[in-house]
Order: sequence, then C-alpha cells, then structure tokens
Amino acid sequence: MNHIFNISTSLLASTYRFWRGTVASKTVNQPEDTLILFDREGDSDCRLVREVLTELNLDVIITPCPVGGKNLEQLQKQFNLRQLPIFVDNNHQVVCSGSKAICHHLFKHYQASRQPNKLLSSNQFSALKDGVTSKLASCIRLGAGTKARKSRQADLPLILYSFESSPYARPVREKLCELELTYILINIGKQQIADMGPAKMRWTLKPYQPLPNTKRDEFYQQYGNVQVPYLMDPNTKAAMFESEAILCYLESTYAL
Ligand SMILES: N[C@@H](CCC(=O)N[C@@H](CS)C(=O)NCC(=O)O)C(=O)O
Repeated sequence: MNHIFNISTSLLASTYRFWRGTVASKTVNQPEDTLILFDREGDSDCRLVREVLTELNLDVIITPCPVGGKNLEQLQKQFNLRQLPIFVDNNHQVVCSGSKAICHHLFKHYQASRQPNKLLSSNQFSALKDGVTSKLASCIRLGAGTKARKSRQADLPLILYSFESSPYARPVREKLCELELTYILINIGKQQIADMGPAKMRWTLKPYQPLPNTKRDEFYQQYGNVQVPYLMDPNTKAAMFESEAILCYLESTYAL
C-alpha cells in the first residue's frame, strides 16, 4: 500500500473511533507479570481492548493471530477458546476472551488513580456505537493485518512503542500481525496537552517536556524526544523510528 494512502486511511480509522486510545492515565498500575493478549489487528473487538490498554497506560505482550496463521491454530488447541481477543493475566490466574470480559478485568484490577473520560461503554447505546465505529475503522483499512502471510519466525519478541490511535503506528502493528510476530507493546499514550500532535509539531510553543517519572519521560531521557512508532528488535539489534522505515525493515527481515 502506498505510504501516504496507508497513513491517511489509518488517520480516518482513528477518527471513526473518535480518537479513543490516545489519552493515557497519568499514573499506571503496571502488574508484575506482563499481561498477554492474543489478538488480531483489524478485528473490531480486539481494538476495544487495545484502546483500554492504552488508556490505562498498560504494557502487554501481543501474540497476533491473523486468519489462516499457525498462532491461531495453536491458541485454539491451548485454551480451547475460539473467540478473539483472548487475554491471559498470570497475576490473577485469569484467562478470558471477548472485549467486554477483558475490559472489565482490566478496570477491576488496573484502573489507575485518575481515570480518563468515558473509558467503557456505560449503556447499550454506547456499546452499539463502539461496535459500529470500530467496524467502520476496520473497513477503511481494507482488511490490512487480518490475514497471515508466510514469514520467518523471530526467537525473541520484538518491542514496539506505540499507542492505539496513532495513525503511524497502526500500519506497523498490522504488519507485525500479518507476519505473526510476537511483540511487547509499550503503550505511551498522551498525558498532557504538550504531548498532542506529531513529534515535530507539538501543540505547545514551549520546549517539550513530558510529565516527570512516566514512561514518556524515560523515553525522552533516552532519545531526546518522544515519537511513535519506535521499534526495537533484540534478534538483530536493530532499532528505529519512522513508520515507513519500520515497515520496510519488517518486510525485508521477516516476510518470506
Ligand atoms: N514520520 C513519523 C511520524 C510519527 C509521529 O509523528 N507520530 C506521532 C504519533 S501519531 C507522535 O509521535 N507524536 C508525538 C507524541 O506522541 O509525543 C513516522 O512516520 O513514524
């Protein structure tokens, strides 16, 4: 897909979802054992879970399960559950499936001290709205990331800094999904006005400063700015910014 078209439809997808999965809580209740999600990009139910993970500022190990892939086959054997998303929380010995059950679990155990607005559908109308808008967001992406492709497997999980609504990070997650590459998703959603906008055009005239003692702050200390997507591959020691470069890297390293 042409990159400009790719980013434009990704932007539309986030707009259909009213930019849910952008704002993250200012504090985080990160569990000791990293949460695990078996999901599929482009699946409307899976998106709702990833939005909540961004908003609660939680990191997660994602094992993508595209249609026709071996991950899905293994998963069905392992848990005897058919419906994605499937979620594993070893901190509470919980395995559950479906966005509603997973989001309730996340809120029950990991809600941070300050809750972002309207994180969960409070009534039937908003649940219907979530369902319809999330499906629309999938349609505009023309099924990107939903079907498995032949790929080389990675020994170690890749690491992706992202947040759910990022139009630049979505195509990268879709590619990781198609190639069935497990990755650690480090969510760094926006926590203040100064975080808004692209990294090179922030909504502030002052020099950028993330909130202190946050994941963004840690990232900033290391790289001198905050920009997503950022991919690290411990298998090859590659690390890079820029969605287009990351897509090329994944294609040339892992696609067969
Ligand atoms: N040219 C970059 C643009 C990346 C970019 O601007 N990402 C936005 C998020 S969509 C960002 O990092 N904004 C700054 C922030 O979140 O602090 C790419 O293609 O990856």
